[in-house]
Amino acid sequence: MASFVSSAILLLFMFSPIVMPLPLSTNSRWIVDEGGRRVKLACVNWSAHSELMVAEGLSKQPMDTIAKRIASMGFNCVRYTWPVYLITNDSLASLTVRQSFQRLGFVESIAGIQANNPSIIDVPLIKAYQAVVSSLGENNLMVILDNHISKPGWCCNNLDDNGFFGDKYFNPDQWITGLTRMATLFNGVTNVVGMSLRNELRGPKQNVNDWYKYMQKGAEAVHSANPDVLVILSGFDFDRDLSFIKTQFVKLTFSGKLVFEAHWYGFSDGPRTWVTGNPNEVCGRVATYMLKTSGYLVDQGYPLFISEFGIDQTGANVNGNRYLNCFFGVAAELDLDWALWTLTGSYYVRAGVVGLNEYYGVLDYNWCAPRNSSFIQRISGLQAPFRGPGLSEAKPHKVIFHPLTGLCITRKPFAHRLRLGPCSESYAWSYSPHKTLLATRTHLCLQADESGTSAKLGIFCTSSNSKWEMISDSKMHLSAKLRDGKSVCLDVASDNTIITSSCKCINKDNTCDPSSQWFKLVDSTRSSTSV
Ligand SMILES: *[C@@H]1O[C@H](CO)[C@@H](O)[C@H](O)[C@H]1NC(C)=O
Ligand SMILES: *[C@@H]1O[C@H](CO)[C@@H](O)[C@H](O)[C@H]1NC(C)=O
Ligand SMILES: CC(=O)N[C@H]1CO[C@H](CO)[C@@H](O)[C@@H]1O
Repeated sequence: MASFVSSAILLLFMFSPIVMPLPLSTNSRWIVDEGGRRVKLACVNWSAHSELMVAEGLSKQPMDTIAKRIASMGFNCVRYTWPVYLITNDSLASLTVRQSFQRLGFVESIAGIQANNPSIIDVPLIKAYQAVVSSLGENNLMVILDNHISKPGWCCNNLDDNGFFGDKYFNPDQWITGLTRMATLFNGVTNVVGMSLRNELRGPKQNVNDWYKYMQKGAEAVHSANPDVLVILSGFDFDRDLSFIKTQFVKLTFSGKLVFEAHWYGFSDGPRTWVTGNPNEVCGRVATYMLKTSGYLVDQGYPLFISEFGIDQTGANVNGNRYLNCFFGVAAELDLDWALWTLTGSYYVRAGVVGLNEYYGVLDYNWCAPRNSSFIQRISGLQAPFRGPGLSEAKPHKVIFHPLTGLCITRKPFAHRLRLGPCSESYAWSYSPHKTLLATRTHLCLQADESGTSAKLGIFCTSSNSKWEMISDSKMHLSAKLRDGKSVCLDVASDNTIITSSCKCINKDNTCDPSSQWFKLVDSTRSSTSV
């Protein structure tokens, strides 16, 4: 009986929603809740900015089912896109969902929405948009309203006339009106925690003066209509460049609400950069670029939200796969907030293609199940915060994070071998000035034995085989020297045990993939079950 009661309590604890004390604000580089405790945004993008202006997927599944799937995949938030016209263009805004589909001739989708989400089929578009926000709220998911574009349609290219203030479809006054109306509409809706003012600025008109002029104006407009939301600002060149903030601060009349956002995809590093280059060299180079253009902001005391990143989840795109290993390293090391592109399993229509299958989507074509469950496993390694205000009592330590799997080095209680496991069960390490990796609260350190054999915890911590250098341009290989002077790198065997093996493609070679040997020492204060 007692054990029944306690397991019932445990179950209740596990499945009762964790209600965050909202609204959110910022404390230096961290986003925090009302109690000052860090909230890490682990979001997924859900788009509603196509010509139809309806959240994708509602013809496939009920919105509540979709919201529950988002939560069950471990995300705590949605970056939910909207076009300015949704709320400023009377002839479009007055359409119902049915009319919006009829206007463009998507009759099958109407039947699907009628079947799966009958309550929204005959309501105005904005009501349907609000219904999705409520449904996400009922499932304890935070929402960031993202102004993705002005004129509804697939986004983005340099010449789509939606790229920068003053472009044909990007009238700054209309944009401010749109932001004000959205901020007002969602004032008091507690799960709406932020507004991303404009997605991916781009095109020939980009300039710093207009950026400050309009972004500051937009931020003030949002804040005065809804002081509870975080105000999120994006940079130039498809949100790849915020380097200009270094020399000129954003001046606002309010504080504690400003967040920056940046995007990083493998294809934005160049369509074939990762396949034609050596992964260590490319990672070293693009990570440096990212730190210079946006990553530096966290050191300056601003939260940075990587609001788009992602890969083709079939694993077929080598360029994307290699990039993602590098991305995971940086995202873990800086413990960034993020939003994955994308939730969408398939679109009603994207750039003219009806029912387009979205290989970057976490849901499958029919929005029924994860497209790739191993990807969901992997991304879970970035969902929980490693550190930040108010999180736990554990002393600062390092975890050894493995980007390829999203796992950390740990050891099962009483087991002999080190292995990869969930970061919540990570060993706590310290990395000494002598480059030893000590398992904290023990006198044991990580040691290389022979190449191809398990790495061990040992007690003789001064020899070269327990001195771990971070080598290569990526700085992600942990390398030690054996007694015979040969260098080996930390690696992972197919059963997830930690071994050493000869260091892979440290430079030049572009045919080989070193990612099984990539590790990041990540600062953590998360209490762990294994120490
Ligand atoms: C409203 O949208 C329609 C359809 O896209 C467009 O033709 C019209 O120019 C828009 N009006 C304004 C004021 O933006
Ligand atoms: C899931 O992703 C992995 C890693 O990229 C890949 O090997 C696998 O084939 C993918 N599975 C599916 C079902 O696409
Ligand atoms: C993978 C993908 O299609 N990403 C797109 C997501 O949306 C942005 C606009 O915000 C596009 O530029 C990306 O190409």
